[in-house]
Formats: sequence, C-alpha cells, structure tokens
Amino acid sequence: MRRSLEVCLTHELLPLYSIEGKTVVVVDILRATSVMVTALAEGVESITPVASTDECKILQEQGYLAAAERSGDLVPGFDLGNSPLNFVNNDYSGRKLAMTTTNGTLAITRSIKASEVLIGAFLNISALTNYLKNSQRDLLILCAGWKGKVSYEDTLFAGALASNLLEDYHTDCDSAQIAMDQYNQVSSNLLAAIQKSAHYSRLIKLDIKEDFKFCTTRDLYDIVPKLFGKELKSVS
Ligand code: 3SL
Repeated sequence: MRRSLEVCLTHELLPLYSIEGKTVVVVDILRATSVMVTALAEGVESITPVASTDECKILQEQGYLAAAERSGDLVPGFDLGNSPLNFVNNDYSGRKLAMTTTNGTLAITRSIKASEVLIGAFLNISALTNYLKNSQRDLLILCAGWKGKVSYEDTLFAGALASNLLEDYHTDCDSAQIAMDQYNQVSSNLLAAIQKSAHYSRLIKLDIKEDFKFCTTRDLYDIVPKLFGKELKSVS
C-alpha cells in the first residue's frame, strides 16, 4: 500500500499533526539543514542539534565544535555561525559538532517522537528521495519556517520532495499540494525564486550571497542525515 505524505509548513503547526510511527524530514533551506548536510558530507562525525545556546555552550565545554546562530548572526563565544561554506573551506573531519539555530534545530528537537527524523536540503534531495522511496513509513515533511511563520524556501523544498515521491506516496494534504504547485512553477530557477523570500531580505544584509547559491544547488551530496538518539549521522 502507498504510504501517506503530509507537509507541515512551520514547526508551530506541528501539534496539529501526529508523528508517532512516522518519518519526519526536517527542512530549513536557509540555512540550518543545508549546513547539516554539508557538514556531515564534508567529514564531520556527528551533529548534536540543540534548542538553546546554553545547551550548545555545555557541549562546547566538553570539546565539541560549536555552531550557534540567532537572527542570522554568529552568537559571540561560539566557534562557528550558520554558513554551509564553513565546512567546505575548512577541515573539521572527525569532529563532533553541536549546533543551535533560530528555527532549524528547534524543529528537530520538536520531532523526536517520530520513529525516524531525517534532514533534507536541495543539496541531498535525490539521495533523500531514493531513501524515502524504499521506506515503509508514512511521511511528514516539516518546514522549520521562521519564528513560527511560513518560509517560502522551505515550502519550495517540500514541494520538490513531495513531487519526487508522488508515485510512491499518496497525499490528501493541502499544504503538500500548495507546495508542489508552487515548486513546479519556479523549479527552473530556484535561486531567483528564493530571492523573493523574506529570509533572503533578512540575510542579504549579512553579505552572504554565496550561501544562497550554495543552498539552492541540487544534489551536491549523496548522503542522508538521520537522528540516532541525540546525534545526526549520515546513513549513506
Ligand atoms: O533559523 C535557522 O535555523 C537558521 O537556519 C537561520 S539563518 O539562515 O542562519 O539565518
């Protein structure tokens, strides 16, 4: 039987969905889940996503490499902010990474009752699609959004992934339909589409143009990050 697929457009709406027994794919295209895919693909051993800077600090004191972002910026006192390019230009192979971000890590910590939590980004969309085609569980794609509001770029990714899975999953979820219709209108130029997003306007002030290009690149990496206990590790 085909499994069911739903899309939750922001983590504030998560209490409306049941996630027990399901796979949840968490998505925060700008930029938390793009960072996670990149960090693991580039050799970081594991990522521990935490909701607060206090928790991240404790892990830093235990020797973790620690990345912390609030409102787009590096939080003073931490090793890294939230750019995927941090992991392309440096060698953090074998390090354990602790990470806290405004929305992405919060969405992950709110998903822990699911049977399986995976991380999605355009950077690993085909690897994730193949993994999910072989899964037997119902699926919820959880967009992190921004402080409880819907984000355009996360919605586009949800639409891209849902479109890839239509042969294998059925959906009667209007959020999924909206996301697929929107993605299919703009899929030929993702970077241009993402420039219409509110988060692009917030982040452009930080002079991170290369991050936008990077985060809208499809299939740079062939890995699927999955949560094991409190740690994300690559399963392929
Ligand atoms: O909200 C988040 O989790 C971040 O990805 C936001 S930012 O891209 O670092 O601004």
